[in-house]
Amino acid sequence: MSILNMTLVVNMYVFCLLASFSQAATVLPLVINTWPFQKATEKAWDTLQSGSSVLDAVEKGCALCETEQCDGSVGYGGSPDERGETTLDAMVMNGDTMQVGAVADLRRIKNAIGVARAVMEHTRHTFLVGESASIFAENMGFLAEDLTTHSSLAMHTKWLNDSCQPNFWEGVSPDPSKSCGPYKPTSVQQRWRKQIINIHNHDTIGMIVISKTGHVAAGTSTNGAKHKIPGRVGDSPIAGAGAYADSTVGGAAATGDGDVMMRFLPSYQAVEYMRIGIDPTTACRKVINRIKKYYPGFFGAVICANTTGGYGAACNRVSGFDQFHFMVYNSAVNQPLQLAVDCI
Ligand code: SD4
Repeated sequence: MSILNMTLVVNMYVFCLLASFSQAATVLPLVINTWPFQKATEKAWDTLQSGSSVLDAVEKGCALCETEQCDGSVGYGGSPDERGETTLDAMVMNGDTMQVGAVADLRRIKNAIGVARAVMEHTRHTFLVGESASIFAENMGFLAEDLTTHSSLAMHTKWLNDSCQPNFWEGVSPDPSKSCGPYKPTSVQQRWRKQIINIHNHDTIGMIVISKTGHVAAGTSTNGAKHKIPGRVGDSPIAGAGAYADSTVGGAAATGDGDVMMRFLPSYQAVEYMRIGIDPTTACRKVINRIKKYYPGFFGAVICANTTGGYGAACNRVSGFDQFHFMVYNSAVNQPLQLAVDCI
């Protein structure tokens, strides 16, 4: 077969998959992750193929994004907070044992998901935060480095020069829509002007890996929201919010406006929908619709996968965000696929 014919065959196959991914694909193992972070998908797949566990695959896949600053922003050098510092949130979950390791507001350590894994494997805790999480990481042998880069510094300087716009403050004075802080609380309740976390401010890799035997692992890694108030933790490191894994059902992971999304535990909810037999695409859509009822303009998407190899995704349609792109790799095709869903 000529190279051209082969390419056509692969393309037709990919097209068929694109057309039908919302139905159960029934192919395992499976790697699925948010956004078109293809190298992370490949890394997770290769890790699995080399005989390593689904947890290793999730960790290595997400760690690759931390090193490569996927989208220019997962990992170090992105989303500086109000003080200009980059801090990281990450988690990993083992769907066989329901163990979770998570870190948030992690400073100076690039490999946040590695530290999350260390919390899971070397402590009886689930979640460590802030400076203490960084000290834990250093004690576990992780390298302490400055997470600031020229680009994060420039982003922060520009934000300061733009009178600290946008920011996450409400009901304070001076008026946060015009001025930088420090702020004091006021009784004047101005509602927030516009969505801050949007298509231009998204940073999270969320990944689900399911082995041939149905072992599910899920994980996330992010530098959160640009110009966040120091100490802010997003949805990504919270089990059930950023991701969830249960080997008796499947897994889910979320991306988007974590301040809103964490209020609905969308990953947990999606897994619970799948537990009662709802297919992954519908489970994802139902989760988006639940949030939408309260926050019609929220920016967010969810990926879902079950242990029969079915998978799907859904996103909330807002201005500039009509389609959500995500990656899938399974043994039906010998390459990572970038798929897209229309937002609802
Ligand atoms: C957060 N959910 O910290 C993350 C950001 C994100 O796509 O996923 N953006 O809120």
